[in-house]
Amino acid sequence: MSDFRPVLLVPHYNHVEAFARYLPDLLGVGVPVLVVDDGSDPGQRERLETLAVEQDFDLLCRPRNAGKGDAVMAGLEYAAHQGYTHALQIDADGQHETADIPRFLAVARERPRTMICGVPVFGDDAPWVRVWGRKLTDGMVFLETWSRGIRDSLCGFRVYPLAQTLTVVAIKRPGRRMDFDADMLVRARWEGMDLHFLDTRVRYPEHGVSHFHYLRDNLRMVGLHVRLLLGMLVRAPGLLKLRATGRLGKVTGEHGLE
Ligand SMILES: Nc1nc2c(ncn2[C@@H]2O[C@H](COP(=O)(O)OP(=O)(O)O)[C@@H](O)[C@H]2O)c(=O)[nH]1
Ligand SMILES: [Mg+2]
Repeated sequence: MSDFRPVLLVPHYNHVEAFARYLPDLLGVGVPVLVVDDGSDPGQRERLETLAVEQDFDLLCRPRNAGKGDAVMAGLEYAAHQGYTHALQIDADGQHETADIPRFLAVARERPRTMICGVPVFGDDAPWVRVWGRKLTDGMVFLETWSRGIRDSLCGFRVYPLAQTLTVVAIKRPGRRMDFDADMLVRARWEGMDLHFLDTRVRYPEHGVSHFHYLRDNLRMVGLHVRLLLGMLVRAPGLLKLRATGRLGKVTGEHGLE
């Protein structure tokens, strides 16, 4: 495909310390970087603004914290206006593997209308609560999408084809906070977008800072899955019809077809 213009989209909230260490790897990929700061504390924001000028990346600053999902969606809209065709979403805190970016973008270039989704490969450093929490979420997503091929629904390392993704967002805006990644994926599936899954290493550094709030964000996830299960029931006749006529999007990955 000739018109393939990717950008690296980084949602950021109070992670400037880790981000500054990670930035050389990110810029080393040679793809433009867009950071969306989501109401970080003043000191962190100032440091980010200085880095943006010195290191030459795009920075969108939002006046107050509105959530990771909201920041990603603002970034997707901004990127589309700037003429980019694809956005690779990657965390600001260095947990994702920058060495995998070229591989993900190469697959996105081959499949320009497909959402390319990371499947986290955890090491011994991953907290068991997060690992098992994911399995539970993935089970729910199976019920909501009828697809065993969806091997992960939470990983924030993905390539979004902008036109297709913004169409899905316009139909129903996904969750604005940590519920975004799973909500976005299920809604993309319901709208017939093709999904492709690739493994990628996710690190949990010893002194890593997480803004995932166990009680608040897990309650949010429960609310999300109640809504998605009801949404699936409402859509069941339509989904059955799509499936019967082979028009449900394809779910593929390194480990074969769905
Ligand atoms: N824009 C924005 N980004 C956030 C927010 N909370 C977390 N993030 C970013 O989303 C990514 C994942 O968040 P993190 O706190 O590391 O959660 P975890 O990796 O799931 O434990 C990081 O890049 C954060 O900087 C938020 O409220 N707004
Ligand atoms: Mg993190």
